[in-house]
Amino acid sequence: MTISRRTLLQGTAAAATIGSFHIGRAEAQTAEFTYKYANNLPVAHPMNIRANEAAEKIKQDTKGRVVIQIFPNNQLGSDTDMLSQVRSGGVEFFTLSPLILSTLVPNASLSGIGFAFPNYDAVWKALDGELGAYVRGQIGKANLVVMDKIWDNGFRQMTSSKGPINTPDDLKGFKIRVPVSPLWTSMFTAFQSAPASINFAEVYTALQTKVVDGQENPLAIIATAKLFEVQKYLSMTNHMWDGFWFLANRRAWEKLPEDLRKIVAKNLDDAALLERADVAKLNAGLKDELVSKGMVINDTQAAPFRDALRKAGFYADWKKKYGDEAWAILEKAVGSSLS
Ligand code: X2X
Repeated sequence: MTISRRTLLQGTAAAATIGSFHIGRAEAQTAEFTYKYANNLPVAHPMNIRANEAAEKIKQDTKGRVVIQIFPNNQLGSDTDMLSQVRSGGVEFFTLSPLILSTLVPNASLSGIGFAFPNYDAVWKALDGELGAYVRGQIGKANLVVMDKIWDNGFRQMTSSKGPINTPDDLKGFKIRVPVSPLWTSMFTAFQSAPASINFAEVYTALQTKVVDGQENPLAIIATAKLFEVQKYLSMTNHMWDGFWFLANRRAWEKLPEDLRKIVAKNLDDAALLERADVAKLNAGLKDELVSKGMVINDTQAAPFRDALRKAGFYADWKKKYGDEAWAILEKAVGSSLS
C-alpha cells in the first residue's frame, strides 16, 4: 500500500482533532474481534461522528468483544482502493456511494438517476422499501454484506471557480470532476460537459490546481471538506440524491457469532438514522455559512436540466442498461415516468 504525503498529513491532523477516533491499542489487542471501518469523508462530517458513537456503543454492548477502528478521510486509500480492500478483507467495513459501487454491482446506481427523487420523503420511502431491498439483493450477489439502512450523503449541488450554472447550456464544455462511476460520466456527457473521473481523495487538489473547474457534492461535504476555499460559485441544482451503503466483508461478518452480528447491525442502522437527520439539518442551514465563506449562490429550475437529459437519450439508455424490472421499481418509487 502506498500512502502519499498528503493522506498521511490528513491522517495526522485527523488523529489530533478527534482523539476518540483512535481506540486504544490495548483495547484493540484484548478484543476478540478488532475490525477496521474505512471511509472517504472528513472527521467533521456527521457520517464519521455517528459512526464513532456507534463504535463506542458496539464496544459497550458486546462487553469489549467487538472493537471497530475508524479510518476516515481516505487514510487507507481512495474509494477504488477501499472497495478492493473490503472485498479482500483488508478492511472489514466500508461505506460507499451506490454509484461508485456500480463499478462492481452494475444496478446499484439505480438510486442515483438524475432528477429522479423530488424530496427526502420519497428517498427514504424508496431506499427503506422495495428499491433498497432490490439493490441490497444485488449487492449480496456480489458477495458483500450490506446493512439495511443506507446513510445519507444528500442532494448534490454544483460548484465552479468559473461562474454560476443557471441553465443546461452553462454545462456545455464545463470541466467538471465526477466520482468514478459510469452513471456520473454519462450524465455529464449528456449535458455535453467534459467530465473527469477523480476519486474524492484527490478532489481538493484537482480544484486547487485547476485540473478541473468544478465539481458537484451536497452542502455538508462542500463545507466539511472545505471546498469553498477552492470554489467560488455554488449552484443549487439538486441534480441527484446520493447516499452511502454500509458494506462488510462477508468472511469477517460471518466470523461474528449471531448475537454479536445483531448488536453490530442494530447500532450501525440506528446511527444511520441519526446521521440522516444530522445531514438534513446541516444541508438546510449551511447556505448562510457558505456565503460567509465567500461563495456566491444561485438557485436553478430542474425542468430544463431534466429535459436536456431526456433529449440526449439519458433516461432511455439507462432504462435499457438496468432492464425493465429495475426501472419499474425506480419509477414506482419516484411516482413518475422518467423516460
Ligand atoms: O466522491 C464524492 O464526491 C462523494 C464524497 O460525494 C462520494 O463519496 C460519492
